[in-house]
Amino acid sequence: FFASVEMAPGDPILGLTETYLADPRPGKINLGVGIYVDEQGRIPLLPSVHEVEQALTAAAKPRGYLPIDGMPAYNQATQRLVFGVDSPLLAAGRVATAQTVGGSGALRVAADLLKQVAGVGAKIAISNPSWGNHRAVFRTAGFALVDYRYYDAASHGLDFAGMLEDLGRLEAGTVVLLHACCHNPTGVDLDTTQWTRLIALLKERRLLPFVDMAYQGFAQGADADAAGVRLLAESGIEAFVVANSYSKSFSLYGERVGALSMVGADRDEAARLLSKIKQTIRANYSSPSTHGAALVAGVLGSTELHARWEQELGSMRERIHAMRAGFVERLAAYGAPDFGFINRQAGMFSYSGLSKAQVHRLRDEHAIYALDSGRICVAALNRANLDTVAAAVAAVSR
Ligand code: PLP
Ligand code: TYF
Repeated sequence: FFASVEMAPGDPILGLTETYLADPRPGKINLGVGIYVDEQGRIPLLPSVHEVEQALTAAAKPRGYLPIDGMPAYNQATQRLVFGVDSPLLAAGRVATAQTVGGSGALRVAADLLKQVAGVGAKIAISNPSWGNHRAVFRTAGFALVDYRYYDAASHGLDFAGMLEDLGRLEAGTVVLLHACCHNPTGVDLDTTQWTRLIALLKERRLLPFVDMAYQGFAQGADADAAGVRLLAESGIEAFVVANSYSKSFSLYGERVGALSMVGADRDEAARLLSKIKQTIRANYSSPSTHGAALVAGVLGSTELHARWEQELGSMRERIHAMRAGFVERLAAYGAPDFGFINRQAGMFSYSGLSKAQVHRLRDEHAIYALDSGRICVAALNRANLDTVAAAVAAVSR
């Protein structure tokens, strides 16, 4: 049966972590994978989450199945966080939301459903570059992929004119995948003026916006980072899709907590969308798991814990900002070329501009791991390793 099965290539990001773990050199540093770690280099267990966890353990319950679309309290809290507490879309019943297996699960469920709706001509436009799994998920679901320009290497910023030009050429009905904030891998985001212009174009060209929000709260704050979603909601666009993830914002990577929200023209359309989402989930994994959703719902469902979580998220965000500033400052001190653009990028990542050859020198000569694209995870920097990394990057940049 399996004799002709070929070896599939590994995930380049997770593969780099394996190489890093196997590296015997002391003092090695992993700036590859996109995981937030604290000053001590550990994945935090947020105190707000820990408190809910302890309460759950103290009142341990039997483990029945969740509904196909997940935990109702989780879905309601998600809608409020993503669309805003005063959202007219929510008041009008236009949003169908289901708990999913991480943000990745939301992408996959939506991809399967949208493919079913669009049929053989299903097409999606994805930023160049984007998170590698975006292409993999939509290709596997049967979509034809097209790129749109996004990153401008010369300015280390956004090629907004190129982006609008490419999107303006798409056929009506094409899905357009957008990063809500903290663009992975570049760290380059749209400002609100750019969002407004982009949304006008999406509306005029009858394209379907699909917002992937995996880092809500890591750029400026939970509400500010949802600006794109809020502007879409205000725009009068009838339909759009949001996939969101709590992996990073709650530091719950392994719990696989995310959600899919599909916005329809009215309450009736949203009800039909929810029925289709449930049908898709049923045929994929039947229903999601309980524990992570109970943690998120427990935090977001309590005014006091919600406020504490926002503070904890703020501390993660501010630590990243401080690391960006410190890194830029130390690079300058080591006589590196100007890296000031790192302060203008947002979230966990920075496209450092380092070439593949420079990235390989970092790994071989300094035991510092970055992606071949030059992407570094700024959240892996801390006061103890900042100087070492800056000195090494300056050395390979000369
Ligand atoms: N979307 C983007 C842009 C991401 O970077 C990630 C990161 O893992 C995801 C989605 C998926 O998140 P999750 O781990 O919740 O599946
Ligand atoms: O881009 C990253 O590093 C994160 C983590 O298959 C990740 O999004 C990387 C690869 C992968 C799943 C998650």
